[in-house]
Amino acid sequence: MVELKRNQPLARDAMAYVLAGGRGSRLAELTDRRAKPAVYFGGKTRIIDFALSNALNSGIRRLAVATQYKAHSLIRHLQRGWNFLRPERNESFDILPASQRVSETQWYEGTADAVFQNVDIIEPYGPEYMIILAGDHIYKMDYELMLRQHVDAGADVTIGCLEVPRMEATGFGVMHVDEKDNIIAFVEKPSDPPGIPDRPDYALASMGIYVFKTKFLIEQLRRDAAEPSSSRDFGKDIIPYIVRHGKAVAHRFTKSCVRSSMEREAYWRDVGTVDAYWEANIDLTDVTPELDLYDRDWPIWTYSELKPPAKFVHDDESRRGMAVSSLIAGDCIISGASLRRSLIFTGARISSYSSLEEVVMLPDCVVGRSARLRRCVLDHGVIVPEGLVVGEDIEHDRARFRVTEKGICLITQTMIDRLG
Ligand code: ADQ
Ligand code: ADP
Repeated sequence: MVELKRNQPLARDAMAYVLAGGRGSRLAELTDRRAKPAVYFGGKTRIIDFALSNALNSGIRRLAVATQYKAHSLIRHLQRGWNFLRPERNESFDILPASQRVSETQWYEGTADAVFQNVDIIEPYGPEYMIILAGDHIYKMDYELMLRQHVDAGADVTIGCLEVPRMEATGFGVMHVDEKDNIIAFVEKPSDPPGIPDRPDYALASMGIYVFKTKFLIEQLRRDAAEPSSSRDFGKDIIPYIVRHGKAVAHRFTKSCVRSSMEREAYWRDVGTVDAYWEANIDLTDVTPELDLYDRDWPIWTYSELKPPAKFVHDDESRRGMAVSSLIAGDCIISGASLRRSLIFTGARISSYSSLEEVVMLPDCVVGRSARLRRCVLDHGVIVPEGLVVGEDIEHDRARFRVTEKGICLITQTMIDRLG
């Protein structure tokens, strides 16, 4: 009997709890009205679909998502796309907005509080393990392997981690491990991150992914809640405490963390800035991108309306509607316009004589005739006026739109309206 249980996937005894309340303010206007996990990525999906699909593909059937900042479009997306798990099959899907359930004056204070305030919802499901995930990263990962390492190592907490260039590690929790990957020190967002002993230019960074036994996690959350000086955060409070007083183990993110045969590199992106966001989307137009969205072994599930196919129109005057090295979602009409290395979400209408190069266009945008757009991101529903030229004169662009360090232009409808 014990042997039988040992061979069962641990994922069926686990709940994935996705933290999706953060704003992600470095995405500028893209997160003015929606939380970062709700930001569109890859032509059809939103950022949160990656963590949720990983959980589902790993065999986890209990999912919960904690939301806080500007959660309307996130909640709408989750309700439409992710509400198929059924209690009668021992499955569950809960959307948990900060709703002042514990005290009438308290939103979620930190990430640990976003779990603590919902302990009474988690406990009755009785999951043996909790895997805490961030809802704002793009990657594929089999959490079953992490659960297995957690159990085999007899850890109190297992933390997903990856190697990042040392000077980029200032925004992460950084750890030191021994030869068995036991974590012996953990510092949250150090200004001078410690390097890895045999690779000093790199640091071992936390991905903000944690596995706990549910019972242990709840004990820790209760202990922390009684601590007046705590900021109720995993990275700042819970994890450093366990590293000091218990057994914390690092789970390394490598390309063998996903069952897919296609994976060439371990792909993980934060897409936390407009530059990183633009680049990760445009990378998908490469012939063989590092992130394979066509991988049938590891599908990324999403909500998407059933719409007619993308259409390319060309007329007698030989104004060819065409796109090369591009991803064009359904319900788009490319009419006499030419596109190169661009990623166009659903519902775009792009008119004759226009040309687009390295453009990321969120759903329902309209481009008027003879527009020339280069290296830009267009927010949902932007209507580009006839003849607009972007990406040729950076100083002129800077006066009208948001231009990033790398010269990428972010365009919203409010900015277009200001053009008069
Ligand atoms: P941060 O990157 O600072 O550090 P944090 O702001 O704590 O991440 O957010 C983590 C996740 O929780 C995000 O998905 C965010 O959307 C969500 N979140 C934030 N506040 C929330 C709230 N009040 N309610 C619900 N959800 C909330 C963390 C760790 C680091 C680690 C990095 C990896 O603290 O140690 O290196 O993640 O990105
Ligand atoms: P999505 O994230 O699905 O693209 P939208 O861009 O349509 O959603 O809207 C994002 C959020 O902003 C939603 O919560 C929506 O209700 C809200 N919203 C949309 N248009 C406006 C507006 N003109 N003023 C204020 N809020 C808006």
